[in-house]
Amino acid sequence: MTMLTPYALSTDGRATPLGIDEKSPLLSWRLRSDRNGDAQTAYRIRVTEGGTERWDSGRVESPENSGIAYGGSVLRSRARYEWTVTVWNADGEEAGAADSWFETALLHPDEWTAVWIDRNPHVHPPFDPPVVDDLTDRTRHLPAPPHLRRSFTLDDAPVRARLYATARGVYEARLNGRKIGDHELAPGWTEYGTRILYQTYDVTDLVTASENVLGAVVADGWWSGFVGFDSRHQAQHYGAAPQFLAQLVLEFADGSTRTIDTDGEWVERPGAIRYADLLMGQYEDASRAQPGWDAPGYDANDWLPVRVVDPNPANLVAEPDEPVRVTEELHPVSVTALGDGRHLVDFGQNLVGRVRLTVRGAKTGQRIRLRHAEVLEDGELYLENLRTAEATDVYLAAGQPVEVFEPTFTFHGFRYVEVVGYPGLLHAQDVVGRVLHSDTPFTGTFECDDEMVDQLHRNIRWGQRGNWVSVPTDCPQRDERLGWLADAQIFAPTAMRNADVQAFFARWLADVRAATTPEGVFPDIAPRVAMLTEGAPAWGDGGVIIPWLLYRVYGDVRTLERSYDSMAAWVDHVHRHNPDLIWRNRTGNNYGDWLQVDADTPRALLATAYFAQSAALIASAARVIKKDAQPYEDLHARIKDAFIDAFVEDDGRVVGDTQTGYLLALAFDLLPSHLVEPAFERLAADVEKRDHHLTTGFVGVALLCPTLAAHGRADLAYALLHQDTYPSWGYSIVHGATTIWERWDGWTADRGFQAAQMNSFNHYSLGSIGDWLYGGVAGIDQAPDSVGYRSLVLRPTIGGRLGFARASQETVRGRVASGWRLADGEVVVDVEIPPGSTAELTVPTSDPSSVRDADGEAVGAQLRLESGTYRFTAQPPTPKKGH
Ligand code: RAM
Repeated sequence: MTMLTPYALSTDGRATPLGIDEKSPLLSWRLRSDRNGDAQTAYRIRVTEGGTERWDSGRVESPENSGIAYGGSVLRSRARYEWTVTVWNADGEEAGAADSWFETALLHPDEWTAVWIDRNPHVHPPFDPPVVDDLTDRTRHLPAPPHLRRSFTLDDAPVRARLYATARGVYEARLNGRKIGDHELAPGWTEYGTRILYQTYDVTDLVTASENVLGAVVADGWWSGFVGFDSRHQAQHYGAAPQFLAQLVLEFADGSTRTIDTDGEWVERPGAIRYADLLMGQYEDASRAQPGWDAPGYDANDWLPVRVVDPNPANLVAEPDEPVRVTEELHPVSVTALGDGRHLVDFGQNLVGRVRLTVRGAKTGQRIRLRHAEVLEDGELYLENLRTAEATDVYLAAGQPVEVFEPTFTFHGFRYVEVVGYPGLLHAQDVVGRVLHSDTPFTGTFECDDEMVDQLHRNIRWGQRGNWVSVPTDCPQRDERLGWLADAQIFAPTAMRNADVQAFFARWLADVRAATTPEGVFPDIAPRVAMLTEGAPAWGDGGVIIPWLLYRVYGDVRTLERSYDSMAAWVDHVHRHNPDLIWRNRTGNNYGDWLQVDADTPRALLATAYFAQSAALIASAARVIKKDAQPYEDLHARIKDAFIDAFVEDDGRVVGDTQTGYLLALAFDLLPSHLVEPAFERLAADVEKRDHHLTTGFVGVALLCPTLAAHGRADLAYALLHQDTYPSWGYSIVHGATTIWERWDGWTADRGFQAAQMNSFNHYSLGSIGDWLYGGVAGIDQAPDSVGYRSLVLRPTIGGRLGFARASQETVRGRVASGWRLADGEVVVDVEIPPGSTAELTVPTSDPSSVRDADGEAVGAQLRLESGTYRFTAQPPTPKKGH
C-alpha cells in the first residue's frame, strides 16, 4: 500500500527553478494514495537555506496542496532553498513527505552590474561578411549576428557558478566551447518595452581554474528581425540591432565571489552566420566559421571592441516559466530524389522547428538550400500561404567530409522540405526534424478506438505544441505568428487539459497587461506589434477569460489578483462607450465569428454576449479576491436584459439564427429560462437541417459539442465529431491534415486551396473541441463552483462510433482519470479521483438499477465518490436519434 504521498513538487509552477525573483514564491505538490477515501488533512512545510532553517510552517490543518505562499524570512538573492513537505492523511496520521528546491536569482535591481553591449557600428562595416549574390531584397540588408566573447583567467575553480543572461534579440550563450543550457530562442518574446526575461544557468561544471571564455551569438529575433505582417515595421520593431547582457557570478570555496559582466572589455566579430531571421530563415557560410572562438587558447586579436549601448539594465524579470526547447526529433517518412538535383523530404507531420542536415562530401562553398512548406501542390512545395516569410535556410559548405547544419535562430512551420544542392543522394538518416516549442509539460492523455477521433486529438496536440513558441501564437509558418488573444482564450480550456500551462499563461498574461493600449484596454495581440491596437469583442476579452480559467483550473489566485484591475478596466471601458449595454461602439476590428461558414452571427449580438460574460467573470473574480462584486453582478444582469430585448424573440429565436448565436446565448446563460428549450431546439434543428454540419467560426466552435451534449443531444455532438464531409474536423483529416487548419475550407476538393493571403494549416482555434474530448467524451469535468478539480463531475458520454474512450489529466490535486468501454453488452466505467477531491459520477446507462460496483453491488447511476479508483458496470444507454 502506498500511503498518502506528495509528488511533483513545484515552486511557482516549475519543478526546480534555478532563478526566481518572486518575493514570496508559491509552493505546490500533488497527492497520490492507494487508499480510497484518502485526503490530506494537514501539511507542514520546512525550508532551509545552507542548512539553516528559513521557514517552518508548523502543522497547518488544511487540505490545500497548491499555491502555498512561502512565509519565511526574506529571501536572499542567488541562494538555494531546499524545502520539504510532510502531509497528514484522512485519519490524521502523519503520512508521506517529499522534497524539492528552488533558487533565487537577482532580487534587487541594483545587483545588476552588467551593461547592454552590441557590435559597434562605427568601427565595424555594417555588412560583413559582404553581401552574397543570392540574397533576396528582404534579407540582403540583414546584418550578421555578432559573436561576442570575453576571456578571463581563474586561479581556482568556483564551487558555484551562475550565469544570468539575456538579449534584446535572441541569443545562445557559450562557455569554454560548449552551449550553455538547452534553451532555444532565449530570452523569448515579451512586451520588451516593459519587461525582458533573463535566464539563469548553472555553469559550475563548465568553469575551470585556468583561462575561460564566455561567449554569445546574438541574432535579431523578435527584437530587430521580421515580426508579424506589418510591412511598415518589418525588421526592427523594437531596436536596430541585437544586444546582449550577462552577469556570471562565481563563488569560491573561501567565500569570495567574482563577477564577469558584459562591459566594454568584450570583443566581437561575425562568424559563419550571414543572417538569421525568425521568418526569413538562416544563411550560413561554414567557411567563415571561427573554430574555437568560444574556447580558451583562441587568438582574438583581430576582434573589435563592443559598444556599451545602454548602461542601464532595467526591466529585467527572471524567466518564470519553461523556455522553448527542442522536445522531439522526427525522421522523414520519405526522401524523394526529384531527378534535377533536388530532394523532397516528407516528415509525415506538420511540425514546428527546423531541420538538422548532415552533409557528406560537399565541396567548399557548395550551396545547399532548404525551403519549407506545410503542404504540396502538384508534388511541389506550396509556398504562397507563407506570404512574405521566406522560410529558407542556406548552407555554404566548408568542404569537410562530414558537416552538420542546423539553424539556431529561426523556426519554420512545415511538413515538407525541398533540399537543393545536396551533394549526391540524400539519405533519410541525414535529415532530422527538430521539434521545438515552449516546453510546458504535456500531462493529459486521451484515446479512443476511432482512428479519426484519435487523429483529431493528435492534430490538436501538435497544434498546441507548434503554436506555443514563447507566446501563444495563431500560426507558426507565415509572416504573422502573433499572440492573438482570441485564439488563446478559445483554445485555453483545451490547452489546460493537454498540458500544465499555468506558468506559461501566467507569464504571457503579464505581457497582455503590459500591452494594454494607451487608454488602458486590452489589445488584439500581445506582445503588441503591428497596427493592431484596441481589442475586438472576444479578442480583448481574452484578458478577462484566461486569468479566470487559470484560477478555475489551477487555483491561481495570484494571477487573478494581478490581472484584476486590467480586467475591470476592460469591462468599464466597454461599458463607458456603450451605455445602452449593447456593445456597438469601440469594437476594434470587430472580427465577429471569425471564419464561420456562411452563417454570419450579428456582431452586436456576439459582442454583447462577451460583454455579459466578462462582466460576470469580473464579479466572480471580485468575490475570490474580496473586492466588491456587486457592481459587476448588477451590470451582468442588466446586460443580460438588454441582450434579451435586443436579440431574443418571444419564440426563442435568436436574431441571425446562426449556430454561434444560439451557442453564445445558451452557453453564456443569456436566455430567460422559458426560452432555453425553444432556443436549443432551433440550434439542434439547424445542425440537423445541415445534415450534421457546423457553421461555427472561432468564437462558436468551442461551445458546439459541449452545449449540444449538455442539453441532451450528445448524439448530435458525436455526429459532428464523426462528420467527414465539408465542413467538419473530419474533412481535414480525410484530406491528410496532421494539424488543425485555420479554415474549414483551407483546401476543398471543389475549390482547391483557399486564398493564399490567409490559409494556415496549423492554427489551433478550431481545435478547441479538444476540451470536449476530455470533458464530454471521457467525462472529466468539475462542478461550477469547484476550483482546481476539488469537486469533480464525471459524466462519461457514450455515443457515436466509439467502443471505448478514456482520458487522464494531472491536475493540481493529482491524477484524474475517466473512461468507459463497451464489452459483452455492458458498459464498464473506470474512474480515478485524487486524494482530497470528491466526484459526482453519472454512470451512462439505460437502467440505473443495473449499475454495479466492483463487488457486484447495485449502487445506482448517480454516485458520490471520495478519492480513489473505482470500476462500475451497467447496461449501456440505448442509442439516441442520429446514431
Ligand atoms: C488572423 C489570425 C488570427 C485571428 C485574426 C483575427 O490573421 O491568424 O488567428 O485571430 O486574424
